This record gives sequence, C-alpha cells and structure tokens, in this order.
Amino acid sequence: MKTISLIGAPTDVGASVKGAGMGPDALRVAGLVEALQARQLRVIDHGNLHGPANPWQEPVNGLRHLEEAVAWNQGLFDAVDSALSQGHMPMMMGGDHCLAIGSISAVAKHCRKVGKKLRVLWFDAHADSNLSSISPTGNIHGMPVACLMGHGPEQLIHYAGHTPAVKPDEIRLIGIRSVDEGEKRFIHEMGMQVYDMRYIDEYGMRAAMNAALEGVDENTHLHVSFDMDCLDPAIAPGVGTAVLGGPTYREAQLCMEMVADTGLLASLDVVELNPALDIRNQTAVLAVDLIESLFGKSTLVRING
Ligand code: B3U
Ligand code: MN
Ligand code: MN
Repeated sequence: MKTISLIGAPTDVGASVKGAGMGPDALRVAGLVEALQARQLRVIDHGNLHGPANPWQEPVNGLRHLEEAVAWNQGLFDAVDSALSQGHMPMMMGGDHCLAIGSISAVAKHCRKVGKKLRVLWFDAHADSNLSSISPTGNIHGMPVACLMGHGPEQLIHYAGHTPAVKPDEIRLIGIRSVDEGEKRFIHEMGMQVYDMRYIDEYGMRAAMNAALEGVDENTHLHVSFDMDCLDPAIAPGVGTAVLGGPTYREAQLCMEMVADTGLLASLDVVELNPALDIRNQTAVLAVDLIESLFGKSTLVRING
C-alpha cells in the first residue's frame, strides 16, 4: 500500500496577496485525507510546518521576504527529504508557490540518490521564471522555476546539494498565459518546453499532455507542481493572482487522468489556494476532486474507477 505524507506549509511569504497560508486547512476541510484513503492509500498527515510570520515588507534588492522564504523552504526541504527517504510519497499543501523550491529540491536530491530520471510537470497560469533583476513585483512565488534552474539568490539555489536542482529538459510548463517580458527571454535562453494556452487551444490538452509526458518511463520520478491559478478562474476563484482563460474542468481532469495513467506520480505540490478569496471552499473542493483523479479515480464507465 502506498503511503502519502501530507505536509502543510501555511505561508504566503512569497506572495503579495494575503491568504494562501490558509490553504492546507482548506484542503483538509474539503476532505483531502478521506478522499485519499478512499483511493486505498495510507495517509499520514504531518500537520503544518512552522516558520516565520509574513512581515509584509517591500522588496529589498528585488526580493520580498527573502529571509522568510529561505526559512520556510528549508523546513519544507527537510520534511520532503524525510518523507522520500522513508519511501513515502510527499504531498506538499501550500502555501504560495515559492515553496516548490524546497519541495522539488528534495525531490531532485532523491532522484540523484536513487538513480531516477526526474520529470516535473508545472501547471500554472504564470511561468514563475522571474529573476530579482527583472521581476515586476519582487515576489518570490514568481521565481521558483528560475531558482530551481540555478538562477536566483544563493540561499535558494543550493538545497538539493547540486545546482541547478532541475535541468531545463526535466521540466514542462503547462497552462501558461501570463508571462513577463524578462521571463520570455529566460525561458528561451534555457530552452524550456512550454505548453501554453495557445498551444492547448490549437492542439488540445491531450496533445499537450502527451508531449509533456514524452520520454517518461518506468525509471522516471514524476513530480506534479500544481498551482491552483492554472485553472480558469470561473471554476477556481480562490487564488491570489487569477488570470482569465485557463483550462476548463474537463481539460484539468484529463491532465490528471493522463498523469494517473502513467503510474509514475511520485510527489506533488498543491499551491496558491487562497481560501480568503474563495466561494464556500469551492476551489479546495475542486483541488480534492482533481487529486482523486490524479490518484486514479475515473469515470464510472471505466472498470477500475
Ligand atoms: N509574473 C508576476 C506575477 C505572478 C507570478 N506568479 C504569480 N503571480 N502568482 C510576478 O510577480 O513575478
Ligand atoms: Mn506558480
Ligand atoms: Mn500562478
């Protein structure tokens, strides 16, 4: 039986909209633990990590709350590292997306150790590829992809023990539709593969997912980093930085089902859920619904669902 380690990281230090720190509890209230158990998974809820409060300060040298982000990411790195070394599947409940630096760094370290290939599927409306020198906001939740690729403040790029933690060909960005000019250049320079909304409109989600999953095999550790603002705000209003024109409910379900079909999912982040902006916890309920599909729940006409 697979064991899921739930790790709550209740902070919004990487954002400039308040509220993502309530994400972990909103997911619990929406029935995450029970839903996973119903998928025949053993669940250990480690509760919420502790870290520095959000001081709500202006950016310093292009970075807002660097010290606090470093502390939270170190805690998360340690928790994910420990879950993986026990053979558990870590599920990080954010919190804002800057936390993926610690979480994915631990995953990258693990992959090195056990000789697995890494593939990260980064679902997001944003490219999260800013550098302090080009970021329009200084918010670190706009920078985790760049940090994981070794471009960011020293304190955020060495958790994995090897830098960069993730190579450009190990990550795929999906659902992207809000990219800053500097990020565009960075993405091209790095040669990252991006399945943006234009791609999804033209070729469909099935083609996008097939392309994003190309080359994965039994020796691949598949990590999903799911920013709730990837989804269209019509179905997911409970996020801090909503962007029109995201995947529909059906498209999102297809993504999850196609990941489930690979049987390779080995770690997960669910981030940027902002209960303060939600309507009756519907975005958290949707997250739980999608996570069920990610773990193999399928429609009634399928035999195993
Ligand atoms: N690219 C902008 C906006 C943004 C990125 N991620 C979120 N918002 N959630 C920035 O601040 O870097
Ligand atoms: Mn994000
Ligand atoms: Mn986003």
